Amino acid sequence: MPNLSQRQTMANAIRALSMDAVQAANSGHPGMPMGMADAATALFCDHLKFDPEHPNWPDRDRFVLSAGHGSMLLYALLHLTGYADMTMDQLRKFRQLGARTAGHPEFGHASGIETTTGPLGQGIANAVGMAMAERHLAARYGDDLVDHHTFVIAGDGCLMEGVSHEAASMAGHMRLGRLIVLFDDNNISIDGTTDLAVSDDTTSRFEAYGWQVLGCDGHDIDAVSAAISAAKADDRPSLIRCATVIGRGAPNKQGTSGVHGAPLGAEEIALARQTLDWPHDPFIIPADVLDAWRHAGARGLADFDAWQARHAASANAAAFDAAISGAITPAVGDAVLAWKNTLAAAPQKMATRVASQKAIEAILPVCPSLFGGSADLTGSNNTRVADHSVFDQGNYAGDYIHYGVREHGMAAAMNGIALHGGAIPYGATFLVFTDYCRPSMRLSALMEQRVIYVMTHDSIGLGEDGPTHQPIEHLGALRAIPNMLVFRPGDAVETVEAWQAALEAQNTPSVLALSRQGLAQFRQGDMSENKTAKGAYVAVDCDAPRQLTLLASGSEMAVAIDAQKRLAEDGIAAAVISVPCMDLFAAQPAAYRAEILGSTPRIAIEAGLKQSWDWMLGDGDGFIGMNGFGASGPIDDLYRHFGITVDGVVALAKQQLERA
Ligand SMILES: Cc1ncc(C[n+]2csc(CCOP(=O)(O)OP(=O)(O)O)c2C)c(N)n1
Repeated sequence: MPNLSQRQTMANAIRALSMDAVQAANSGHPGMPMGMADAATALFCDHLKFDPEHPNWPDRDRFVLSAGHGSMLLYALLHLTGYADMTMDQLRKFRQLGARTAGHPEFGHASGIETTTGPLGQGIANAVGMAMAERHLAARYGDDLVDHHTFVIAGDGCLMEGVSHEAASMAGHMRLGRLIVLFDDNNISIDGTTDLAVSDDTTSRFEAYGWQVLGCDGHDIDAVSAAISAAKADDRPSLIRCATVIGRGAPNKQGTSGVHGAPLGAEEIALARQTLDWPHDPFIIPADVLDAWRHAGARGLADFDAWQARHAASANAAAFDAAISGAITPAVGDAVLAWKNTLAAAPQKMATRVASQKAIEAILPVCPSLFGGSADLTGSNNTRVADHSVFDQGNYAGDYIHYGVREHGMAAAMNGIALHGGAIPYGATFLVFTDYCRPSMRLSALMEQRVIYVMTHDSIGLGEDGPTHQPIEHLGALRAIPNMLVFRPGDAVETVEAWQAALEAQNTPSVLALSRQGLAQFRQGDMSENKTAKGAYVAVDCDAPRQLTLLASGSEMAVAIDAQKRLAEDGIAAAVISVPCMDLFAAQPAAYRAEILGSTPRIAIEAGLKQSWDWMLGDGDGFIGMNGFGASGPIDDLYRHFGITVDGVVALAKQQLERA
């Protein structure tokens, strides 16, 4: 490649670092960074608004590497543009334990990594959420404070994933013109050429969603830059098809799937050095090339200074800063307590999904960052309240989102909203459809993002819709996700307490599993403490020394409380322990757990699987719940049919006490 322009040489620095780091690690993906080096150079040198000195500047452009396997592209860019924590030493330690340079980009490992990517399709869907948050905050706080773009690099794999269809459809509908996707259009994935598996007309596909679709030679830096300018000038989201050659610069392997995910090997790397006119040793960047990159990295400082001046002059600055901080003010606690005191004064029987709506009504006026929605089940999920207005292309200030029937896209977008900052996302569907959200829920937990999943119709208690709609294994499966709080409140008081605990868990997502059917209020009296935040507590104690411990959650609290009464009539003293959040209970000091659980025989009652209760149950203890799929029928028939009854608990209790 004779007569390289300075920018081609800059792009070749990315290529060299990528192929050398993958070779040093003896694992990784050189093809994508080498193929997209030119397009990324155009983006970072000419367009991306960023400042490595202020990586968390709220009005920076967001850059999402959706094709996360190409992580070396991002790491090289962060190093070259001058992010202090992305040292050359970190690049040398690519993929090593403890390094910032994990195999796939991990949010929180280094500045400039805006989201965790690797599961294909998630990044582009996160970016839709980021672009939603950007429009929302701009409408609320002014475009002098919020006025940025979200850029994505996505590959064939991302666009094949179902979630990309949901996300792109949403972005077109919402007309998120600040969203610009650079598509690494190389026709190669792992198994070979993409025509093995897809024959989509990608241009027509995105145009049908309402996007602008542009095309360019992905190795022509000026052409890519011009396409990005055209994308910025349009008010639709844009997809730029960058025609690229995977592994560009590796003379024998480029253009083949062989370069996707394996080191090039010493011989091919030597040939690539010749092809790229890159005579430097591994991990050596000549001073003039580094200077040019650092110059690109310093471009944003003037923008940052100008933004600071606008921030200083803005009447909305304090409210904006409060939103960006994500802090929950004491006013939320006051509102929760006021509502609990109302409930104490006049106990109410209601479905916990309705109680959740009441909780939102109480909290929203003092927590304006709440950004709610539902995947086309608003009336069933009870997620919308009178104070809400709908977020759409005509009203970006709206704080309620109709996500449509796109559960996965909703969950992934919520991650993007949370990552963007300034809004606290909650979104809803039926609990059984957490299956459709789960890949993104797992990433909420891994990224420590406060996303609140409002999941109603939480058991066979939903009745006639039948086994397809009745969650069975879901509570256990969600509890199995590390750093995920699963709340299953048993009455209106616990429901608002769960909301408060979820909001206060700034680094943890939460699931609120809520009933369709009405539940009696068992919490009464002094409301000063958030008992739900302890995870489990004595809800109804016994008058005599405890002989039996009944543990329950959600709707089965009623079964436990009635069983306690029946047992008391027979002279058996049982305590009822409410377990609204097993995860929080497990995190309590051992002494508290021991005090609550006691040492008498135990029976756990939950209309789900036993598995997640096992750590609280010993050999002689019992479980009343489900061990297979549900059925279609009226609720009372179902509870009887599956033996989740007061009679069942009483009979099991007597058996246990006889054995003990
Ligand atoms: C959800 C998901 N499924 C499968 C994989 C494994 N995987 C990683 S990269 C890849 C192929 C991606 O192809 P493409 O986006 O064209 O990337 P390129 O080959 O151009 O680097 C696959 C299947 C993954 N990371 N995520």
